[in-house]
Amino acid sequence: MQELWKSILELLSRVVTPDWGELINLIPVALLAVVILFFVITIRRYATAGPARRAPARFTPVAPPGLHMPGPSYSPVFAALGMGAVFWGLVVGGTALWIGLAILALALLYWGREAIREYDRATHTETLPAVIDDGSPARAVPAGPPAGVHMPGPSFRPILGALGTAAVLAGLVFGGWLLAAGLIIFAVTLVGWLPDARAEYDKRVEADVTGHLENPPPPAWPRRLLQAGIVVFVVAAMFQTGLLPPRVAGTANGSPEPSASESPPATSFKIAAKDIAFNVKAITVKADAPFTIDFANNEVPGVTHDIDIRATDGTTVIEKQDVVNGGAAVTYQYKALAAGSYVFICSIHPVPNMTGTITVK
Ligand SMILES: [Cu+2]
Repeated sequence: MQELWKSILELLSRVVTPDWGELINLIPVALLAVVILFFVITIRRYATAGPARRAPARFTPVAPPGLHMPGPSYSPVFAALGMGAVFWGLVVGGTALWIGLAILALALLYWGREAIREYDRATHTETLPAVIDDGSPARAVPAGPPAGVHMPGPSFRPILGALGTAAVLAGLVFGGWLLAAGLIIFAVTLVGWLPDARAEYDKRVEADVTGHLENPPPPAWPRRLLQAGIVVFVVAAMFQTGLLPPRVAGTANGSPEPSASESPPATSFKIAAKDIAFNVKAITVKADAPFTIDFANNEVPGVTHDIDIRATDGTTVIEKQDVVNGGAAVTYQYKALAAGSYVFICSIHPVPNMTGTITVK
């Protein structure tokens, strides 16, 4: 009796508590069944749907009279191929990139020539719906806007403004002299805009009196301004990198050079950086002993430096350190060096002003 009761309980437990693991394994199968069912129903409904086309038959589109539609062109295909070549160049690198850029540039130039030709053809069409009137009906293609409407003349100012903005952005990235130069260039381009606007305004005031609006002549390339801007920017860049002014070796910022041959070997040093230059150009380190450098980066935030140790070739890295942001200071710990000569250098700006000699003895 007991045995029978036990077996009944076992049978019941199987029904009441099923094997969840096996049921979960069945979920993907059930989902697949639902998906297949969905496709079967959809395909069936499409197969038994009504007439295939209810709209009128296709027709060739015709532009309304007076509208010009561009003709068929291979230019988009060429441009796409050029873009592909550029991407290929980015993957492969080296000469392939330049070839890709050249292909893209040629494709875009071809496109531009095609567009200009089309534009010329469109503007020379005699069947344009609207004829612009500049008060001289004798002219077939009038040059000016309709009477009473004033259009500003062509101007290089937007381009100059964009170049000025680029100079400021470059200054924000590199800071110091470049930022000053960028702001000057930007200010000059913007200030130059005012006389242009003023001349235009004066012409309009004149037109109110005379009843005759004279368009200012199209401007020439602002060569002087561009050249001056480039000179200012390049000079600022030279100051920034320490190429200018040519300083006497070791007298950066007026501090006398600690003579490598005279100072005794030490294990702790203080070095500061400002205007992309170290204030110390030579240190004498005790041989086979770890040493530290208290490094203060006195630049504006955003201008980072570090002090790595390299062999005298200037490229073989012996010890790397983390970069320090402008306005921050750090104590660098260096491993012991064997007696000999090394250089300390900023890996961000490996220029003469950010390179110094280490004598280990
Ligand atoms: Cu640096």
